[in-house]
Amino acid sequence: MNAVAEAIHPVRRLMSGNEAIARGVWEAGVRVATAYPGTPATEILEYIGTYDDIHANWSPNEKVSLEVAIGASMCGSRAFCCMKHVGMNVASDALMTQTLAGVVGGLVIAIADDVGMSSSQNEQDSRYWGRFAHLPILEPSDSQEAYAMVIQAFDLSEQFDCPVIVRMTTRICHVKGVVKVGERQTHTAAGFTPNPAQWVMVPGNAKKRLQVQQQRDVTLREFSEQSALNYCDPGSDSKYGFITSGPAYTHVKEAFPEAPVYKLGFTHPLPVESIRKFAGDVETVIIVEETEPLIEMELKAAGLVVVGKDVLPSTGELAPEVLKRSLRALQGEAPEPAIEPVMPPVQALFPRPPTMCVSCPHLAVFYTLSRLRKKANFAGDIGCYTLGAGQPWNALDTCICMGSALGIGLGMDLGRGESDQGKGIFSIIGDSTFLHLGIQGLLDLVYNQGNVTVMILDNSATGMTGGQNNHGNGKDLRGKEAPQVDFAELACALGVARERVHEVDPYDLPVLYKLVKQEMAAPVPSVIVAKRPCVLTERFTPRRPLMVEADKCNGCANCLSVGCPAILVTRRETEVRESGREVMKAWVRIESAACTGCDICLQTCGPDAMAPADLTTITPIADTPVEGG
Ligand SMILES: Cc1ncc(C[n+]2csc(CCOP(=O)(O)OP(=O)(O)O)c2C)c(N)n1
Repeated sequence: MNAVAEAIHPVRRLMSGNEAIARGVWEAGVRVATAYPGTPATEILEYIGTYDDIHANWSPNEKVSLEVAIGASMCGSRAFCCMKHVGMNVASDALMTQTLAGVVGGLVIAIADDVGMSSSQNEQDSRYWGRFAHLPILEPSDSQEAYAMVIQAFDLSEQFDCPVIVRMTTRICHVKGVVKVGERQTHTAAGFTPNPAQWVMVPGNAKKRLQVQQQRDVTLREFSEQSALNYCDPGSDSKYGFITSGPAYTHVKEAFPEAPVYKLGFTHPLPVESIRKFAGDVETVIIVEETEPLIEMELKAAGLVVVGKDVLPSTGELAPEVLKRSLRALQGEAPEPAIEPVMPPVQALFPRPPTMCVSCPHLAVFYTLSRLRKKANFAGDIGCYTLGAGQPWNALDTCICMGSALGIGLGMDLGRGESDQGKGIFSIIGDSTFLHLGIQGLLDLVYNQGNVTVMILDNSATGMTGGQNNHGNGKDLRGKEAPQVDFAELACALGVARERVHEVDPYDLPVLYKLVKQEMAAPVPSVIVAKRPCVLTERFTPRRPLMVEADKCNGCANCLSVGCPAILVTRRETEVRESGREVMKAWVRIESAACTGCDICLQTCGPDAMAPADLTTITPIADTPVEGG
């Protein structure tokens, strides 16, 4: 634990890393905090929202969130923003120039890397941003450090006149530990002072700031050599000496308790000379870092002989068993086989792919689109609706990054190959994702007259990350009333012809199907807003559950194409038709305790076998939604 944490009044709390960051932000006297949700960072701003004396708000995307924080810092307020790793790809345009301009009020950015990719589209190492943008990186190893480092990060930001990045990982964000907390500092903001040489980054001014930045690199490196955040833990067996940071530090300590460890907390710029001394006292230096070999490359470039990714994995977490297994190679031993989890048969889990919720409005959209599978290509995006790529719908063909559905849809239209001729092209995107970076894609689609039908799945929530409010649902971070975007009007304002813009209740399957077919045939951009609240939010009103009248079910299995997890198969048979064609038949029942009566399945039922359930016979079951993204 570092000196900053020790000095603070010791009230102990059990906190996740995200909660600890929020507490640190509050104690540091921050006045403005912003974010766009993204796992594993989402809860940081949600916790900050519980402190009334901080202006805390959701931004439509990470770039805007950073820009809001920058503006507040320019006025002298301490400001904070946070994001998941891919968020910085979006925000980086602001970051890469702000690093030249500097700060007035301390500006701290927490970036959370999803090491192990539990809920992300890729695995990135955000420590690169420190190298790229010439900024300090702090890496906590537990909740206590997350709390203490974020407070110190504000001081460093003001001391060195630059934003400071706190690099989190999923483990630090979500694991709980005891944190000694303190009181809120008071920070007043003097107000904005016009200073074009610093705030107007035209080439003439920016060139001068480049020199300031270069000088800062030097002072930051000197600071890193002296910082108490970087320290040596001598150990008792000098055969292997580990250099490590972040959660990997605790893994090293668990796997090799006797070994000397150089613990990096201020990980960029590296304290190379201090590390050189450490390296001289051990036989073999091993770098343990998640995920890319950044420390390793820099130390090798400085002439140190070290072991790193030649024996350790460069993806995923470096858990103690991974470390022990990998290091056997150093001793000339064969690697241990990977440990297979052993479960008694009674606990063995049935493989269960992720699926949409019971009554999710997206079910109706993908049921409908799946009817057109052979006649269309489906450019998709990121959200709960990405599950439309899976069974039984198979109606989403791409998922690259947030907002990409529209640009990719246009590209699919412009670049049609032989098999695409005459096909419809759909761009499928959620409300939050559309507001994040989809709007510009629609603008381009209109400007270039793409033959694409855009489906905006407006469930009035940022569903995938836990149902946060957004600019389209009329509520702010704290649940208070806020202005609300009208998606249909917005589409018209961007230039989509008014007669090509429709709003529909996706639960109304015939209307939805007719509209989708109609707009697919239109040779110009069109927009269908499928509007129904997410079933996990308070806006959703459950209706009377359904049941299947067993004597009426004829095994047609139409309802299974909806993909609702409340529909269960009771019997399967393969029927061979006169033509020789084999047809799968399935008799079903509805788990009425889970059903919320959306009636999507009822509308697909051939024999009219679904009816309101007898409420007196239903036993409630617990619902445990899974969040991610
Ligand atoms: C740049 C970036 N920021 C954040 C995320 C995390 N994330 C994934 S999907 C999503 C939003 C999903 O909401 P919406 O588009 O409304 O669809 P829903 O899940 O409600 O169906 C978010 C915030 C991400 N993957 N990439």
